[in-house]
Amino acid sequence: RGLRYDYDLVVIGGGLGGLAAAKVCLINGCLVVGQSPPSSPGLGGTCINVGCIAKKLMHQAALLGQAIQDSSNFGWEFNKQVSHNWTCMMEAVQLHIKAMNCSHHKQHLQDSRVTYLNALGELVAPHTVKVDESRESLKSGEKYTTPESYVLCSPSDDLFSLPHCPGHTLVVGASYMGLECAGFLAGLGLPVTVMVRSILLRGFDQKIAERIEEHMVNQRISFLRPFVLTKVEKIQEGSPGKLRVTALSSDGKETFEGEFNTVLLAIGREACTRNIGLDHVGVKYNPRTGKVLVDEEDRTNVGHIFAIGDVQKGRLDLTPVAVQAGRLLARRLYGRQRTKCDYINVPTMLFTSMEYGACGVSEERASQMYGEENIEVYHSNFWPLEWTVPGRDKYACYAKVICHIPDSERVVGVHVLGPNAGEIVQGFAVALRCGLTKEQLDSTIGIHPVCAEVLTDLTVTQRASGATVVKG
Ligand code: NA7
Repeated sequence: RGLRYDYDLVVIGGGLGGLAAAKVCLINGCLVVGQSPPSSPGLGGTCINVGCIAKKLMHQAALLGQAIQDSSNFGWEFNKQVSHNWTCMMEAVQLHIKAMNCSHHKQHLQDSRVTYLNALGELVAPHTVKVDESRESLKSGEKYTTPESYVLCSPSDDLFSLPHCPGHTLVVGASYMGLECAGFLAGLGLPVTVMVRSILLRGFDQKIAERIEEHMVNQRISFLRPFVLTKVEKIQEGSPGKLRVTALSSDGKETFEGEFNTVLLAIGREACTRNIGLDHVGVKYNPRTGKVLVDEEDRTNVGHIFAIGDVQKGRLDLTPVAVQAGRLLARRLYGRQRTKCDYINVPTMLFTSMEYGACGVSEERASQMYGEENIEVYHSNFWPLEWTVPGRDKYACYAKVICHIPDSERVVGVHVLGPNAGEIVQGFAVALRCGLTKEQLDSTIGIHPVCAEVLTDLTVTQRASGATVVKG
């Protein structure tokens, strides 16, 4: 304050969080240093380019395959052999992604007073950012971790622009990115194996994770668990070619050898913060993961430097969270508002072949926070009406609501496994933020006959029966 700078705010990173902050700051004139190499239009970060958008579209391709199978039960007749063309799908997805980049570029930057530089930004002094437009491959934001011994493997980021069908695929990593990729590849008819180092979906409700695994196994996805990759060798050139994979069980007693066309790494991302000069200005970050330490106002230990989005340590790596955090940060800095980003009750969903939507806490977390005796878990299987005619997966869809008994059975977690789970949970997230109780949920009239209706009619508790009934 009181000093003159070229810009009021400099945003390093052109992900959706950075763009959101920049957009709110328009009147102050700020600079966004984009994260992508000048040769590629990478604005929009992981979400648009190699995350949410791409994977939802590929998941949709798999759902359409399923719909084609179901359609004969509804009277559709077709003579033509049905097959899937990977390249056609990939090109359509990439076309959409490029169009989105363009519109973001136009909307947020070109048509505004934000100066956009597609370059590497580096903090060189407390209030000085050096901009280097020649260093092509360096990024801010996050990137996929690729250990050196895995050079023949492809990071899951690459799958969305892979020019040829990946064929028989080994997915390494069992968090949401790995399981989502495995799900849509299997849905497109490809043989898929998932290599799991420890558990599935760390941090998510583990009973739900088990159900997701069960559904994937029924979809003929194989699981190698617990195994870690030890060697990958090329045994045949070509696109996709062939790889021989060796893996070792975690206890060191079993060896696995198998051949795959593609080995896809979905083993997590590291924050690309090592090259942006944090050390020059004394910002504290975790040297192993690159994640930056922040307080509840997203401020680092250096008063005028903030971090939002996936580079924050210990926060949710979710696009809408980054967008909200960026928007609110800019309003706090320039709009005289005080609202902080609320990291509680954030709804999210997984585009696994059986979609999963959740808001609030997992059962494990609820037990930890309130004590097992103080929580009640209401649950039920349900059978979507549209799945009854083709006789699809009677016991796969599931809903559960976790309540805190001493607090008037306030709902602290909603979990849905089923079609359009994210669409269902979005509305319940509003109710959770407003302090929804089980009584209020029960007095809500359901919409008949839709899947979400099940949440208004949950009577069986896990404590009382353990078993679930199937509604639908
Ligand atoms: P996550 O959520 O960090 O998960 C990483 C997964 O990979 C997890 O299952 C790990 O198992 C596993 N992992 C990590 N290292 C290895 C090695 N060396 N070998 C085998 N398995 C391993 O990342 P995602 O890939 O799901 O991506 C999430 C991002 O996508 C998110 O940040 C958004 O930006 C979009 P563990 O449980 O640790 O045993």
